[in-house]
Amino acid sequence: MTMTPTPTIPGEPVRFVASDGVPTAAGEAHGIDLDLARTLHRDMVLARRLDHEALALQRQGELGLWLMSWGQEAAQAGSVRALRDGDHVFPSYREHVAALVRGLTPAEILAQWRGTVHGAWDPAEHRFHINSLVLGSQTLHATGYAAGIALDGTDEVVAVYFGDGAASQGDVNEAFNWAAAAALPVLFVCQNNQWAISTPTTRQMGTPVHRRAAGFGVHSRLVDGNDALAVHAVTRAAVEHVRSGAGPALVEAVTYRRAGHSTSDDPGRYRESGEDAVWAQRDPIARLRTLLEARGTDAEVFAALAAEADELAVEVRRACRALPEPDLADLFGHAYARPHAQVEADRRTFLTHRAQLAEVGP
Ligand SMILES: Cc1ncc(C[n+]2csc(CCOP(=O)(O)OP(=O)(O)O)c2C)c(N)n1
Repeated sequence: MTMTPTPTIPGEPVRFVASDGVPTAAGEAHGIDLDLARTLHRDMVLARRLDHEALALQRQGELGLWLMSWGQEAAQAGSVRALRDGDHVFPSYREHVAALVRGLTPAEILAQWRGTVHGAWDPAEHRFHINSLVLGSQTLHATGYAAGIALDGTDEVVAVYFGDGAASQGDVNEAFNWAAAAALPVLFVCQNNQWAISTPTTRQMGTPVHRRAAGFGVHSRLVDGNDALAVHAVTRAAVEHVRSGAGPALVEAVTYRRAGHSTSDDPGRYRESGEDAVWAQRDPIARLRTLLEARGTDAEVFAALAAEADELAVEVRRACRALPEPDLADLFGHAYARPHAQVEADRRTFLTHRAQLAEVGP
């Protein structure tokens, strides 16, 4: 049996550019920033190419797993571009678009999914923390981190990404509560992509996420998550609210996960066949391209971007295959913060066996 989610979100999301690429009255009133539109369009085109290449690499056996972000590019690029470089990002596991915009390399983004490392980048360098696969746990990590920042007295903001399904977790609700109670500098970004694997939003919430967050005292907004310019504007206003010391804010971006949940999932088992066609018409990249073309961006700009995406694709494949194989002995290195006698004994046993096997030969 398949179930199609019907829109359950009361209140109109903020929208600046309609699905057909034409600015809305709200967009015209706010003003359409063409430089920003070009930047976000480029972000999204490159990120989608990374996504498609990574999916292909998984199918070729080069990655163990990949979680596709196809369709969610505006929700991520628009929101992450509204932050300052000095702000912090706590991702879930699907934020490859945000990661790429933040300057992480394809190798850093892919390594965990190739299984060569547990965490491939330095969170301090990019202010982009490691992926969290335990649903919603990152919202508490971010809230705790923000508590530390509040003690330091800086004006940095901690942004944390999570999904509609994760919002059903106790962790997320605890994070809302503590962030609001202590007026912590947290920006919650909920990508409501309509599905939590095979569970549609209609089956797991009586009240939408932004309303629940508001009930905890979190300043909350709803935005069309496939409209990069609206996401950027709404997030920027939310970030200003947080940075001013007024407490946490939440942006619920209504979007759609166009691919499967992961490379281990077959959405054809639970979705209506026509569903993607509906969301294809709301595609975030096509929408901005239509707008840019209508406002006079030359065809050469798009051709140059296509060439840049081709170069990125080559780099993604090269970087993936060049990732160094991990040393199995590393397994013993990440269990405890301080050396542990039993783990050290296990490591020695492993090294002894490995040396013996090497002497025997293949
Ligand atoms: C605590 C916990 N429970 C269950 C899971 C299994 N699980 C992984 S992804 C997922 C659905 C998450 O949906 P959502 O939060 O909407 O994010 P999306 O994957 O759609 O981006 C579930 C149930 C998990 N990883 N962690």
